Amino acid sequence: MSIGRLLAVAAIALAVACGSSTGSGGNPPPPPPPPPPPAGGHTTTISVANNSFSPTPDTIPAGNITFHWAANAITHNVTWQTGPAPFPMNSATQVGGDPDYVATLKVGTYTYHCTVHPVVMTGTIVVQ
Ligand SMILES: [Cu+2]
Repeated sequence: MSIGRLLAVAAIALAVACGSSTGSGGNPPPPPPPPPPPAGGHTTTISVANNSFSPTPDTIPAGNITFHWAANAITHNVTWQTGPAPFPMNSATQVGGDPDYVATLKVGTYTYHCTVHPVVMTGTIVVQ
């Protein structure tokens, strides 16, 4: 390689190095703050009563969520709509006094509803 070519390569390397060091020269910007937790509840037992699920949205760690039917005669169920596949098995359609329904959830966001009252009874669970 000739001296002239070596100098040209060195000049390019210097230009690249200088180009990457321009700027304010101060400290790097601080990392962004963590996102706030989702609004809603934080419980592993959801009440099924009065044509609603409560709380919703709910935020839980990965694991089990329990649905508890309040004591009344209106039938409701828990039917999964979206979330990490495969979905848990849906609950039975049942009334207050029937057994609790427990589902095991993975990290992700699930949506569900009651097929008896699909418009008003909807819920979201965020699993972290
Ligand atoms: Cu219902």
